[in-house]
Amino acid sequence: MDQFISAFLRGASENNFQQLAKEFLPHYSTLISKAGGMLSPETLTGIHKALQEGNLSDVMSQIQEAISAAENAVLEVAVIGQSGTGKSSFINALRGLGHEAEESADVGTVETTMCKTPYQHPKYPKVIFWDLPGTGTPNFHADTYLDKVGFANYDFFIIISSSRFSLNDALLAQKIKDAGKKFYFVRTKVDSDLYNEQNAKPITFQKQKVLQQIRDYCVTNLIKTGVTEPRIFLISNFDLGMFDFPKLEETLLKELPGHKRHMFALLLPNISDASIELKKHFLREKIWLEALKSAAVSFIPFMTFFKGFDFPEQEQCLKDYRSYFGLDDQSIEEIAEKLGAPLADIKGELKCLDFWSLVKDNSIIAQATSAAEAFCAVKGGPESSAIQALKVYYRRTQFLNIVVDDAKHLLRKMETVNVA
Ligand SMILES: Nc1nc2c(ncn2[C@@H]2O[C@H](COP(=O)(O)OP(=O)(O)OP(=O)(O)O)[C@@H](O)[C@H]2O)c(=O)[nH]1
Ligand SMILES: [Mg+2]
Repeated sequence: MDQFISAFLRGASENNFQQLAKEFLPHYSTLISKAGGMLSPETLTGIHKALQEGNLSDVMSQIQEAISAAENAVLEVAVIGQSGTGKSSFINALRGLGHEAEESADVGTVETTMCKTPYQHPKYPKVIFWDLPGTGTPNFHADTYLDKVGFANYDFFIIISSSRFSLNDALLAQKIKDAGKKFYFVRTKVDSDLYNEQNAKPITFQKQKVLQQIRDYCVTNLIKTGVTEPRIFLISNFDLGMFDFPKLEETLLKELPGHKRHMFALLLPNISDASIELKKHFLREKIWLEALKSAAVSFIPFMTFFKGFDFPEQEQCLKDYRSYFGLDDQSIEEIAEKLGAPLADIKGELKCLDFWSLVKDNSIIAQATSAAEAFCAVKGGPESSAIQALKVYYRRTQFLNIVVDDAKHLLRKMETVNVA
């Protein structure tokens, strides 16, 4: 049972709000990932103040607003760079699509990106990646480019190069900065640099040394063209788990406003245990906020809040979690194919597929009831809604943990194939 929710139920029964307010922020910071959580500093201050004042309606409405803002957040990402540098491949990778998937951005060895094209994320339609025309064309003018592509709409810019960054890239970065937006330099195709270097110098080849050389070369080059302290992320679009992609993910998350972080975290690929844990942090935070909101509501007189969390809602919840972690039916089929294993065998190894055996676990209801009774007995009244709130909390947490375990299990299996 989450310590703060228990303390909340007890504190609210005894009107001990000062103590709750004191514990709120330290507890919140233990829940979120190092990339931050979904509450903005203003919301955190607002909830803290409402707790201090014992104003539970305000606690409830601020949490509700923050959850809605996160669920409805729109994210538009601009991907810019010269032709052939890997813009479309990068977009496809972030959309979780292979190059040959039907809706994938065109990937080719001729100049295929001629005008700005939006690509919606297949699972998160409010997330749009913009494939922007090559900066290497003779028509490019840094002064007018941003206006032409409508810069104000983008949350951040990814400037891509597969060799050194050009003067145009640097000029553009300066303009993006002047417009008060964030940009990140991404150097693609480091896999082929390493491959070429290893072939050319098989005896003296050192992977880390080559990566450092690429980094130094890009940094020096950008500094020469006037960019101060450029941040460069080396990646391979063919293997996002390698090189600097995890660092890029974390940096982007950290620098997004709180309400946009949640959705972006959910769409990131499951490339490592760390990325699965990162996603888990965001979902755990949401489960916790919803439980806290419901717990607050159970102390507000005449407030009926409960929308119901019966089997259909529970089934949907499990389905959503499976989808966030790439364990939806279609993804499992694709994984089985990649592993060259019978689908039934792979399914047999996963616990998250058997909804009914998970919900048969009645210990959750017993835990919720006894936790709520222990803390709510003082005043009477709110027990039944507090029990409901805790039931939801326990059930969601159970689903999340099972799905995360399964996602890690499949990742392990995929790693053995990739190594082989
Ligand atoms: N080895 C390697 N090849 C890559 C990588 N990213 C892209 N490619 C290849 O580079 C070529 C060009 O990639 P695209 O994604 O089409 O590049 P683009 O920037 O969209 O090109 P335009 O649409 O012409 O502007 C394709 O053959 C890709 O398969 C990478 O990280 N590593
Ligand atoms: Mg393209």
